[in-house]
Amino acid sequence: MTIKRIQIGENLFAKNDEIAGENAKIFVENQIFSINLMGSPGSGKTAILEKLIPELINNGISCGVIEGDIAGSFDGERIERFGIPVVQINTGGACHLEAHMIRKGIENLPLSGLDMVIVENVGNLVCPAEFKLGVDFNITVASVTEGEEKPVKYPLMYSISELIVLNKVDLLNAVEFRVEKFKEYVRQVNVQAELINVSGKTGENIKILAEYIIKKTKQYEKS
Ligand SMILES: Nc1nc2c(ncn2[C@@H]2O[C@H](COP(=O)(O)OP(=O)(O)O)[C@@H](O)[C@H]2O)c(=O)[nH]1
Ligand SMILES: [Mg+2]
Repeated sequence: MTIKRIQIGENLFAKNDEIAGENAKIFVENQIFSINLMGSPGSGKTAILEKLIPELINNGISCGVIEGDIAGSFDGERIERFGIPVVQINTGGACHLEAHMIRKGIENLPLSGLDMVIVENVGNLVCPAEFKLGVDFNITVASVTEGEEKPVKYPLMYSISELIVLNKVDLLNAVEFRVEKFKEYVRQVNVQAELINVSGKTGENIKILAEYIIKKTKQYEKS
């Protein structure tokens, strides 16, 4: 499968919320559960997707991916190997995806055959949280190499996330990161988000993450 690459130049900031609303409608019309995967560069968003996608496929979930990066198609190429539809968006400098970019992505995906669309946002702990995209479910990927206090330093992203995935737990012995302390900091900004600890390297708890996401997809389909 070849990757479609889209270069974004135009700034449509003022219309963002309106377009996000239209995106949400498109997802509803097509019965697609949509996910916005956020987190800092290198937290392991793509690594988690690489482990998660086979689990989704094995469970009969057809998934498309919109990859957001400032430049390049590294991540699109990593995901394309799984034989699922991928659109690589290049923001051309913007540190986040905006709703009109998601629209372009949606227009280039075979929506009628999909149960789920996962958006991997541009790696950044600030800006992606400020722009509505029209997706159903926000996930923040944190990693143990970033430091346990990040939820309180970057509260917006953590506060708008329904699920917080703590990645790179295979490195816990190498870094000074207290998982319990991290949870306490998460709870200071978000009392209800689900927390799942994983390793995108060893695959630890990826099945639990997949089960949780599949459960959410099925709940969405019923609603
Ligand atoms: N040890 C370890 N390394 C990881 C893990 N997840 C990702 N990485 C590494 O972290 C780096 C960034 O991962 P990537 O998936 O590109 O992060 P992204 O920028 O958030 O998409 C790569 O070198 C990965 O191999 C993990 O769970 N454990
Ligand atoms: Mg990535």
